[in-house]
Amino acid sequence: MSEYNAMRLYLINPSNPLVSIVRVKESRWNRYRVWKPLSLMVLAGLTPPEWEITIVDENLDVPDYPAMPRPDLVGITAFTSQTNRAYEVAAHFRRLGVPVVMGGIHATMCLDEVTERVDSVVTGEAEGIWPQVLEDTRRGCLKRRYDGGLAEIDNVPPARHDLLAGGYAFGAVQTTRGCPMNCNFCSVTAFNGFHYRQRPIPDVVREFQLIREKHVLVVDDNLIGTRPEHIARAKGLFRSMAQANLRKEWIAQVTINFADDEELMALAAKAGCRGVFIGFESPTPEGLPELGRKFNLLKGRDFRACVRRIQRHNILVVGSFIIGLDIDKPGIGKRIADAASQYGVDNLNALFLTPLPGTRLWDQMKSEDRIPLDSFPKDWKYYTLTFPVARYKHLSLDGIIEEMISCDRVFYSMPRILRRVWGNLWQRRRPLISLVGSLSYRSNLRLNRKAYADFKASTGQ
Ligand code: B12
Ligand code: SF4
Repeated sequence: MSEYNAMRLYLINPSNPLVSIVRVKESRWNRYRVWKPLSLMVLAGLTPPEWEITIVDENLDVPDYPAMPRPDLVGITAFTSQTNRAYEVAAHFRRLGVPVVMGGIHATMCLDEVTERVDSVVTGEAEGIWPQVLEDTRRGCLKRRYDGGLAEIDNVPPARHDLLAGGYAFGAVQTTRGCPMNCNFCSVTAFNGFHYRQRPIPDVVREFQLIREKHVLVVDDNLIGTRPEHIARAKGLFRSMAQANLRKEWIAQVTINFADDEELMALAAKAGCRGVFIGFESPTPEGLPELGRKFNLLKGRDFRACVRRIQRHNILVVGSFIIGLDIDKPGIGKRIADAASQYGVDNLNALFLTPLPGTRLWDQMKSEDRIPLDSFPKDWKYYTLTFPVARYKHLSLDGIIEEMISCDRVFYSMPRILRRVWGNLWQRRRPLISLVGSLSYRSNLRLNRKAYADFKASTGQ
């Protein structure tokens, strides 16, 4: 082989059938539930040109791997919930003698488990280390472990938005990393750090221009940050996006302080912001201290007024809540649905409190022997936040499932959906999107009952 023979690289995003319940080919609507695996597009952007890259997103379709040309290296990404399938894919390629490298959040949090199942593990962020991994592969001296730590992101090449096939409703981009909040159930601070790192605004604008899709998910965990300098940077970003006339519509995760600044919201809307996800987490003030530092941001607020202020800028609000906090007692499902209705959010996303590896919640629940689903790696597939994998203080397994069902049933009851759509119509705010969003959640309710029954049967609980 000459020094610069083309090398073939497969970058794979494994699917979890419990998450990707439906495949895009089976229904056009599923396009709205499948999001681009940005990690792999970023890796592709860091890959030198002598590598021929194929990105496989199993959420779109699982290819016939044996029929594909033999690669020189396989790179697999995985959230915790995707690891079972990641190991199956890794085993397939390792049987063929193809080296497999795995990275991403699960590989970082569960290094020993992953090391046993692949040839090489990359912990942390890839920007500083990926070219080295490729070079070592080319020279036949791939190491068992690389650590990228927290990367510098002020001079990175853009992600390869050209590599994935069409079929997605949303493109994806990242503008910041890290979150100063450090909530006890969330692995973002453990993985990406407290320090809020921001990409240069011109890089972000240029990357937006490379995205084919009209709609974009900004994957930042906290797009606006918390400190005055973060907010100033967000305003600068929105101004530049508006000036570049990107013609994109985007959604993002923000904290509730978004509602504190009229200029920030107006600039976001002008830059194309059409929806925000906000974690309210608990409907009771007593539940908030359990979350960690975010308590200070949420306590004592008039959430209804905050949501209204955001919506006045024609931005939809999706509220996220957790069921299963130690404070939660029977009736919590309906309380959350009522709180979300009272706040006036357009959609509600309720999730089970889930101990994810690497979080403080994991350490706490482990020490209290409250993680019954612990046959790993087999049980990781249930760590989707949509199954109750832990023992909850005041709620039995059946009890917490009923709370979740009641929460969704109340919030997505036909009268409440119609009331929200009517409200949106009255305020000239995207009533159709609100209706479609609500009906799609509602149609999932039946699915969830079956998913819970299967979950209980297959985990013997
Ligand atoms: C966007 C996003 C999604 C998208 C997924 C898009 C996709 N297909 O990837 C959607 C909304 C669908 C989603 C769903 C879920 N998500 Co999510 N999501 C995120 C979010 C906000 C950003 C991810 C991202 O794109 N980051 C940008 C890229 C560039 O960074 P990255 O993925 O970390 O990749 C870097 C490194 O990790 C590394 N790397 C990654 N892979 C690889 C592979 C190799 C070979 C190498 C060398 C390096 C490497 O290099 C990259 C560049 O530095 C993260 C939070 C976060 N900060 O990571 C949560 C996060 C990943 N999600 C999380 C969870 C729990 C989920 C869900 C299970 C639950 C839910 N309901 O939200 C589902 C499960 C989805 C599934 N398929 O199983 C948790 C995961 C925790 C864990 N231990 O797994 C996170 C960390 C949020 C949290 N609060 O804790 N999510
Ligand atoms: S604010 Fe969001 S991203 Fe930040 S630590 Fe809390 S849950 Fe995680």
